[in-house]
Amino acid sequence: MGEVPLSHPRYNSLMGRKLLTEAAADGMLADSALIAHGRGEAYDYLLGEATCESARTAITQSAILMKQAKRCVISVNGNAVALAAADLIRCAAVLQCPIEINIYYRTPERMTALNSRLKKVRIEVSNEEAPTGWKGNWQTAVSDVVILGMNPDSRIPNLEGPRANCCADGILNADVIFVPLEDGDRCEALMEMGKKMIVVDLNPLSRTARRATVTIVDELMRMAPILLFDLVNEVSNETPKWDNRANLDNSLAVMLRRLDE
Ligand code: PTJ
Repeated sequence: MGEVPLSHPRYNSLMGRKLLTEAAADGMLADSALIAHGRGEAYDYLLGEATCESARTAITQSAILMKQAKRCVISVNGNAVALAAADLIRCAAVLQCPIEINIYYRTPERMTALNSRLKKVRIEVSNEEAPTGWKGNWQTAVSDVVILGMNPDSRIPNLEGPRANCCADGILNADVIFVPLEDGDRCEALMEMGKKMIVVDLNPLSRTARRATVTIVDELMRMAPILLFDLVNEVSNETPKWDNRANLDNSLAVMLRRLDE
């Protein structure tokens, strides 16, 4: 795919495809990653390729929970690294929480490729200006972000296969987990452990979306900078009441309205 002009009406969507095809060539993705993305694109088309009001509220709720967490972790898979590595590292730097690579289709080659990519992006982000409003030494904050996952020392109970492998310093002992594009079984197993699960899923009907504590029905690349903004600027000390099902219904209603147009 050639250069995508900024003026293109579907710039973001085309950029997403470009990033994913490049990541696939670099050995970072699962074979089914592009299928999963295509499913997301279909839902995003119905959303009008914009962050809807219910997603915006869910992002703020997520930022509050992540800031209040005793131990937050950002869990990433292949698609998340391909699409939003830099913003997720920025979020981790603001929170001073680890990022854990936790993939469904685990192979040593993919783990190595994802780990190297995150380390490269961490260096790039550490050399940038700090996000507006953030105070402190940005270079140190970013360099301090720990990337976990290469050497799992624990397992998620009641979950079979390599996807249950995780780290005690990350997912196993976290109280709040932010996880884009999560698998339904793992989301359920982690919920059963009493963790607060914040998921990003364009499909408001998926098992993950229905089970999570907070579901952000939005495109990952689009929502990540908004989450970063809220992590830097949101100062609420209280946790507002949250009805995830009602919020999901509102996102679904936006999609259904588009079908009626
Ligand atoms: O890297 P791995 O091995 O962990 O594998 C990752 C994939 C994504 C292949 C794996 O988790 C998978 O098969 O996912 P699913 O079950 O197809 O679920 C993907 C969900 O994410 C679907 O409900 C999509 O609608 C949604 N989705 C896809 N792309 C995006 C998205 N949601 C938000 N932003 C996206 N860019």
